[in-house]
Amino acid sequence: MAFTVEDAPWWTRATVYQVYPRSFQDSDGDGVGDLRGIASRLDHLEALGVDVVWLSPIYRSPQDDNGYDISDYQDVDPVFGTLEDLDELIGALHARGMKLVMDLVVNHTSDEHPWFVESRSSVDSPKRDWYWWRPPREGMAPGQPGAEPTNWHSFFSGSTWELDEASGEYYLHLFSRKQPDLNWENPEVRQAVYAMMRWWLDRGVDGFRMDVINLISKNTSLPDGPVVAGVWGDGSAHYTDGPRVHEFLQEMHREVFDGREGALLTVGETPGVTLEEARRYTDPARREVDMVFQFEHVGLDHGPGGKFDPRPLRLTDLKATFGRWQAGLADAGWNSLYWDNHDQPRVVSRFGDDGRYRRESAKALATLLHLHRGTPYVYQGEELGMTNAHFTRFDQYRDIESLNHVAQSRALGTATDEQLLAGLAAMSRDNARTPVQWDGSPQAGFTTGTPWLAVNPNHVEVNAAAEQADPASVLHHYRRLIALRHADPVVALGDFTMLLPRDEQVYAFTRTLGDDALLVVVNVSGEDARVDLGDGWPAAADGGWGELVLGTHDGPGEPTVLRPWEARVVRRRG
Ligand code: TEU
Repeated sequence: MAFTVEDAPWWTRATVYQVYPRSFQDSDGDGVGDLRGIASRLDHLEALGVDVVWLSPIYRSPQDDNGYDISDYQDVDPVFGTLEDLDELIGALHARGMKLVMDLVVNHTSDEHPWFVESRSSVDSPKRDWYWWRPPREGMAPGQPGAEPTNWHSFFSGSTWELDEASGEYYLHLFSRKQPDLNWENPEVRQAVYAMMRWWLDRGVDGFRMDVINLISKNTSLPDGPVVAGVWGDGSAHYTDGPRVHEFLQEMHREVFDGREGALLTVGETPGVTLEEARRYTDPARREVDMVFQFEHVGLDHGPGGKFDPRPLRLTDLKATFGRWQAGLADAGWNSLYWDNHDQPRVVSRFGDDGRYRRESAKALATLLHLHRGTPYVYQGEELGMTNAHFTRFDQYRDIESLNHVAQSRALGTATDEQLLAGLAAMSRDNARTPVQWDGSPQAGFTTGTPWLAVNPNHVEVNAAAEQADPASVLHHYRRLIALRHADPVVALGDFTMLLPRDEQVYAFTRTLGDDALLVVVNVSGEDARVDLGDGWPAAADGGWGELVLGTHDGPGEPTVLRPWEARVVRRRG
């Protein structure tokens, strides 16, 4: 059943803001952002109008994957501050009417987590079965090439199996070797996770963003996958949306969320999820999670060589994807809407124009996304139209995925250094991780020290202080989009209809609720666009589309001609 204005959950009108703590605001000059830094920037978030802050991991961690490798789920890493700092941040957000959602990373722990240290200590350890330990392949010796229990390729290059010399057995890690996968088949593991989650909710957090939650249930017979990279195979069919994943999430809901779900937000990160599975995860009647992050639209520019071999986006592909997800979750389930996060390049560089039309294209793409049906997520700096890093040397990168990709490609001889640098410049996760540009001062107001990842030199023009002072800025446009969703039920709940599905220049759709209708038209190009919507939205007697609710450009412009990267939201009643 679709939500109605009367019964829709609060998060249908909410906008979530993602903070990547390492790069948000440093308070102590060590070059790494921290909790006190976040607390000092709440005016910015409140003025933006966001309802929820999602905090990427701040738990104790060796920082092999910037905190997605956790060694203590119930403490804060000293680099980010203390538990008291976190309590203060939660209190300060609540005092301003904002919620805090924590990142929940429970597909894997750090190899330095006491659970794994214990598990590794002996084949007879009571925690041996908390992780995926397997002997070498039948008839092969530990460490022999090809002796890994499966041929699976890790998300971060190489095998998903690491040999433990002491026991002669391998453990599974879908991500880095310092991120061993937990064995969710073991009920003790699940209960330990649920207890930890309850502890956080009791402490005042308002929900969880669940890291790779659709990878927690593996096919326990661990079959090989088709070969994709050198000797490595794609094992994803054997761990994506696995056999028991819905059972586990329903159990989690019962054990952790029952009775308090009304105030919470739960969102699953689900790489490779299909629409059919997404409906299962998010149908409220099934009591799993509120919404998931799907990955189809951020895969449309991946080329034949994968993510680091990008090709231009075709607008008609984007329409087909978003249109299908809008329709597929119209009567059950719910979409989350995002362009950017800490794993994706910056949208203005990726699908927009970060040169001449940076400001216009950032606003146009934001309008396109935020007017869809679903809960929008804004990643730090996106509201400023921050661009990719435009690094030109390998030594500027820090991200483990990028660095491992370079090492593997060189070893296999699959790309030249020039190709590798081009791939990283377009797609590396570090593009999103450069420090937030607060002002035009030497380190952009992020730190008084040396930032862990270089500040983008364009902070001299692109920064929050300058945009705050300019009503035509990207920042002010994001504020208007968020306010519109709060004010206007048709934005949150209206039916979605795609127009012009075969047009490669203009993205257009309608939203309708009762006798209220919005038209959204976006010129996704640097040339003028003459738009004929035909029967989809016939022009009125004055030749125009209706009353302008929100636009990206000054002045009315011609009635049905959009200027480069212009977006308009117009209303018609009755
Ligand atoms: O990401 C999982 C994921 O599937 C990808 O986005 C991944 O980061 C990579 O870009 C694939 O090319 C989540 C986190 O968001 C990411 O930061 C972590 O590195 C990863 O899980 C492991 O915890």
